Amino acid sequence: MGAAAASSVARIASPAPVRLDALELRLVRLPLREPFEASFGRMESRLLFLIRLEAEGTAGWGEVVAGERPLFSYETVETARHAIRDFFAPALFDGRVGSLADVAARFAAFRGHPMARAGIELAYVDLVARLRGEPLARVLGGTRERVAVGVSLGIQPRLDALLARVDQNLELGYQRIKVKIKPGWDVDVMREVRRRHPSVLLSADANAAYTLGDREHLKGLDALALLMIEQPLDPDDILDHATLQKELTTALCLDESITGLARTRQALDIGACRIVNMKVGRVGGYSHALAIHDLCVSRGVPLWCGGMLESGIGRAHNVALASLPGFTLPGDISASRRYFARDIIAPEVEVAPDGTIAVPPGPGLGFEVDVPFLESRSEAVERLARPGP
Ligand code: OSB
Ligand code: MG
Repeated sequence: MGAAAASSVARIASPAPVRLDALELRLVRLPLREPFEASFGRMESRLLFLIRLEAEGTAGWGEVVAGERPLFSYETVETARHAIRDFFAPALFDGRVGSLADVAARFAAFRGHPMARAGIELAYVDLVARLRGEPLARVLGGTRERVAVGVSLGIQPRLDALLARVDQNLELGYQRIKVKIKPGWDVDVMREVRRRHPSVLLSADANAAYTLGDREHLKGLDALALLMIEQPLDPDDILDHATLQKELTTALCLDESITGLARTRQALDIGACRIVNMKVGRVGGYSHALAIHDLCVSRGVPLWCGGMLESGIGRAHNVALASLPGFTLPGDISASRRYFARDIIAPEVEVAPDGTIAVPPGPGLGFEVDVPFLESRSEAVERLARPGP
């Protein structure tokens, strides 16, 4: 953790250290309004993994963004349940918890499982914000009242379906269009979108579908004035991304490769990207996200907030995070109704016609969790209570 982030993480603290009483793990399945397809696969519904952390009669909510299958990353809902139940939760029940720095220190000996630890850090910081009676965004150091947002458009069966979705979402106000690409659905598709929308902020996200052997083909994207090309190569290949970045005029942005502070510093040092996609789940929680944020600000590297088809809980966390000063590009934070007929929070997240989302002024997440609706859709609920008296 960087020095600046270490001090801000220590300031993310409840008024006094708290005994955590219980941690609830809940799996809730919501249908997606339409299937979402990326180069790694297709999803028809989202199995949400929600965390509720209780202390002093107050609850904080977090979300574990892992998928059911290890496609975006090696983590899954089941590996995250195991890591939380058997390692992360027991580490929190020992004595009183003082701050986010304390939470991160208790997890520091464990390797991996970033989405699992992030789910707990999210719930903890929401809990802290509610105990302080402050909005989550303010507790995190956010400075914006509204955050700019774009939309991520999945791979479609036909070009006309994609073009219709581009038009619809621009009409809704989204400030940036991101198109999922894969071999066979890339340069020609992007050229058609660009032809119809000469000046829109436009990007492509490959989710690691290419290799350096595709470099000549990927250069075809350079003529399209894209804002960025996101994660063209394997997550482990930051050297190859640096090689590719030298051959392209378009900025590369890393998503899957950004797994922590050291990796981000290394990627920036070797020129593997010029833009960073921040996902608090992928980097292991707010403690790590704030450190990476501060590094990117110090290097002048633009950040934006990525998304993982979160429920309203994860979405509200993303809105709060994106209100920090380093988030200078529109995030993948859509309205609730972009993905779900009914979200699990009230009010739902809405995008204004100017393509922004208001950062809520209320305490904590600033949204109410619709517990009766959650109960009706839960596939599993597990309550871990503090052991002993
Ligand atoms: O790569 O950004 C990605 C969704 C699931 C997994 C990975 C990604 C995405 C998206 C959608 O692009 C982002 C969102 O709107 O939540
Ligand atoms: Mg991505």
